[in-house]
Amino acid sequence: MDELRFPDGFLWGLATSAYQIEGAAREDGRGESVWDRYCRTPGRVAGGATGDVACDHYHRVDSDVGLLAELGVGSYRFSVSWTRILPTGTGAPNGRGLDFYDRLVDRLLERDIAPTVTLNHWDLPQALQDAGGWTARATVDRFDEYAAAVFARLGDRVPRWITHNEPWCIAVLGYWRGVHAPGVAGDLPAALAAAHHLHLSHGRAVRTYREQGHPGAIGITLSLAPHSACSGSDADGEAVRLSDGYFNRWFLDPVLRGRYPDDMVRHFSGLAGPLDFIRPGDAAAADAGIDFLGVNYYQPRVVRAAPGQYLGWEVLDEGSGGPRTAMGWEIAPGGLTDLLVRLARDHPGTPLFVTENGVALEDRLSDDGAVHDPVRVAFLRDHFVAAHRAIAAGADLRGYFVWSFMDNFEWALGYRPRFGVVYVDYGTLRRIPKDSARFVREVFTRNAVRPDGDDSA
Ligand code: IFM
Repeated sequence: MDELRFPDGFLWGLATSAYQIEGAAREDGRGESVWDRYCRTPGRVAGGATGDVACDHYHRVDSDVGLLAELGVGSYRFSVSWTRILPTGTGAPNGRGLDFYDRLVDRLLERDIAPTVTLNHWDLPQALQDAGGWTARATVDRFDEYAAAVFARLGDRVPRWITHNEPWCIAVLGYWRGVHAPGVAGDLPAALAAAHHLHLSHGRAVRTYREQGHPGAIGITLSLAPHSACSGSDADGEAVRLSDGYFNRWFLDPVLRGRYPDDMVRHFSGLAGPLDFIRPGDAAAADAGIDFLGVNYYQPRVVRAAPGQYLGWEVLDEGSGGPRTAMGWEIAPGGLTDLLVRLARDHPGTPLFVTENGVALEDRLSDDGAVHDPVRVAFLRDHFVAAHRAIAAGADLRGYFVWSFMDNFEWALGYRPRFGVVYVDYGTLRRIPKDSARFVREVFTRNAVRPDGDDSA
């Protein structure tokens, strides 16, 4: 079959985040983040792993940027470590922290790689968590101070900014389920309050960015998933509406429509009582108008009604029965087409970027010194084709970032799941491009993919 070409100017990239790759956890004035603390709490992270060294990117910026250039990326998505800039969450910014990102941005630009910078990829200063973290309204002000300092230093050279990465994960996994930092096994109101303050702080930071007068674009990245019912029953259809409201619309609507979805306000109030952390004018404040929406897609959610359960529905472990990644996530490229087309329909006029998509595998270094990852090559090819289908169906998709540039610290699961197109030998920290790295270089440089696989490495 003929190759599928992407629109001219389509932005191809690779993505990482600070805590997952940087290491150098106690250098140049960096302060403690919630993930530093969480990793030190016994039993929280597989194998007692931490991000203290991670991939040692902090000391390898030049060679890592060289590798990105070899892979033909148009943009590199990375995050700024909040506690390198504001070690205790407030006060004067730490110049040495800003210097690090200043240099990274310059190195990227020297190689014609456009930086895409995320401000909050989960590493809240522990000092702010001690004052309530995202459940405290004052954290909105602290985030705005942090954002202002980073914009002021890098705003002249960074063309694309992302305020928060995956607020659902921060709020729900961090403040309710307790399986991510800060590890609060709280309740639904705590998660909803955290989500609300994330939304408010997003709106504030977008306004601050524009007030500073920078030329670039700013948006937010959400973890989103297409939903379907496990049966045609009315009850399961209702479960889809509610689960979609909880996972997708509760995060989309405030930043894109300036309001929370009425049906979910009713549902959550029925479960949790009045949502009195939402003050008059707040919802509109969260919607400062974004220049683009970042979409992180990994798998779809198949749900059924579960009247006995707190939320009233449940997500099926077996999904729709498709193949699985090493983390047990379903491989379903068609879900990406469905999701992008739905976003284009529900939020017309909002440019979209896939800011993360990728696959965890148990990759191994072979005797020939290479890492052969045909499953990742097929996964990425199928998802690129799915994105192309969405564009053909009218979605205004402007770019695609693969998660991840290199293997890294996969949060509570430690270092075992490997998401990178570049293998990291954690003994030596040597980087070894996998077969998938050669595959993405081909796609990135040709701006096209062959659905039949002729472009595999
Ligand atoms: O590694 C994470 C990333 O930090 C956020 N999105 C999902 C990825 C895979 O779990």
